[in-house]
Amino acid sequence: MRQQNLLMPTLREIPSDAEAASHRLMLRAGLIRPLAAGVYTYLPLGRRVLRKAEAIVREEMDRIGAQEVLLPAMQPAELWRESGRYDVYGPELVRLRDRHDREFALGPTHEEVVTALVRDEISSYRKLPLTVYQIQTKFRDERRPRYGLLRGREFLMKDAYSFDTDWEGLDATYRAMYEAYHRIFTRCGLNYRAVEADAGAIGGEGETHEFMALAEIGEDTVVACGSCGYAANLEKAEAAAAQQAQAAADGEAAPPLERWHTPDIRTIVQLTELLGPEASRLMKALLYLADGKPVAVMVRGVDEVSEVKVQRYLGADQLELADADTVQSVTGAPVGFAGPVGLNVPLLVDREVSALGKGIAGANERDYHYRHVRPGRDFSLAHTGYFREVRLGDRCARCDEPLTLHRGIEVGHVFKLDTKYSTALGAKATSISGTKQDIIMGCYGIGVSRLLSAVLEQHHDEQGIVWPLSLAPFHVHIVPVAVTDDAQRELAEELYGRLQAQGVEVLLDDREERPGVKFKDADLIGLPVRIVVGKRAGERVVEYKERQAPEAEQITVEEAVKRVLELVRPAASRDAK
Ligand code: 9G3
Repeated sequence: MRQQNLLMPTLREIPSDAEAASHRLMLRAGLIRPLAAGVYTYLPLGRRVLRKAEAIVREEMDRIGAQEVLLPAMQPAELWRESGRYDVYGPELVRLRDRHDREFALGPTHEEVVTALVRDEISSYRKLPLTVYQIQTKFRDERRPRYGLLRGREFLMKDAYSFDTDWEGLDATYRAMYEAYHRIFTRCGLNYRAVEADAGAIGGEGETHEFMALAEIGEDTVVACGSCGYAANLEKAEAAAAQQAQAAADGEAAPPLERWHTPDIRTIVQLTELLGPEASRLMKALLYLADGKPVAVMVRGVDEVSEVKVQRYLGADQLELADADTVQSVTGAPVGFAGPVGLNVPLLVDREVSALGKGIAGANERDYHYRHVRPGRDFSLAHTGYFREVRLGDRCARCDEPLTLHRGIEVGHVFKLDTKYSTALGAKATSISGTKQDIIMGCYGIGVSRLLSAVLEQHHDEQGIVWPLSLAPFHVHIVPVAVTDDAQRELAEELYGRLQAQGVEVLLDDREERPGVKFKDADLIGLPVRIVVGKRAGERVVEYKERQAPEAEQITVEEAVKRVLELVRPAASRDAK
């Protein structure tokens, strides 16, 4: 490709409204341009990278026997009514009416569509197991699209759906997908973790894992153990008990409940200061509305409530912190004095609190707390569970080593769906014994466009992008210093022709630009190899530099061709096998 007429509008200045490094880089290197909030045009360089990512995904899906299909984006609302999801999703589901005034949704995902397809086309176990996948544009009207392709409203997803006759079949399919995801993210050069996840609204009780690219910009938090490999989304992560069970020891010494005047002590911080070493016995009670009904959750003062764990325990669709008025009306005291004693709402007690033999808690009265509150004696332990978030300092529940926390970008998510959709939409298969059974499903997603952002978050330096070879829009950047110089132009053209003849993807900077501009652009778009043809062109000597190498080397053009082929061909052969 000749750069003179390549549509690659690079930006000298850093776009001020782009907060994520990957977003800034995609704009500056001319990969994408915004059309609307969360809606992007892929320019030629961006399109080439996206196609490479798709190709890696496609190869690995095909390798495990998944069959590629292409499902419609326009989905009849009836399907979403059959699955019961049409009214579950609000403004995020893009809805439209066709010319006959019939209701449609623009597909945010395709469980309903693909299950209806299988319902209509498959009826015998002999045609199962089946896994289909597509790489297709999804529409989700995000309230806050941000960070470029990281959270768009129209984005490219590989979504796969598996159909098995029994759980063993699903386990095998899930494992094959899981391993294919490892191959995909490794080939994309990502530093990622596969983590245990919470199935959220979509999945039932089935197992589910997310693939998280580690990056500070990531919205998720990954909890990981460096020694035994345990890794989980913070929403699901559990740690070793922090609080050695003191119940017994404290039990004997637990004096009776004591009211304690704490004027204007409203926050945990103030209380912690007041308590000094006793602060480890602080029990805070937070009031929530679960599907509109008040419920109190107790965790130690040092811990945070895990709302995902609480919501899952209660099986609630909605969970939100109660506002000040609700706290006042339910507890009889303003925020900051809520406590378990005498509180007549369901009480969820984190197991770290129940491990305390006695502690300090709000007295449900303005300016008062209780001392020597004894779990089980002064409040019910009927709902004791894991309701806190893992935090730095916690130790691994499996091997007791320290846990670490990392920000992560979710680039993949695999679910065991069970029969949630096949039951709702009537997708059954006649079993070997002749009975009709609901088909057991799994679903498997990769954010293909989001993947590009995740790769860039991990692969850039101050000068710009540093593409992994597998995704680079081109392999080699040939930069003649002065295209008006015959020797330089001719040698550059010779090299361009020879490399392309060998299947190498080459970008030739044939612009009449100052060298500095050319070098800055080359660093910015970050191709794996840059070959400068300068004043030693007459000796057939060029300057060879791999993007990450600190220094360039002066070598002959023959040597340069050899080096490029060594770099590109084994990669090509590795991808091909
Ligand atoms: C919707 C809207 C947004 C959504 C969904 C439905 C996320 C929805 C979860 C999934 C689960 C899996 C197949 C590929 C892997 C992920 N956001 N999810 O179902 F109507 Cl507006 O998409 N789907």
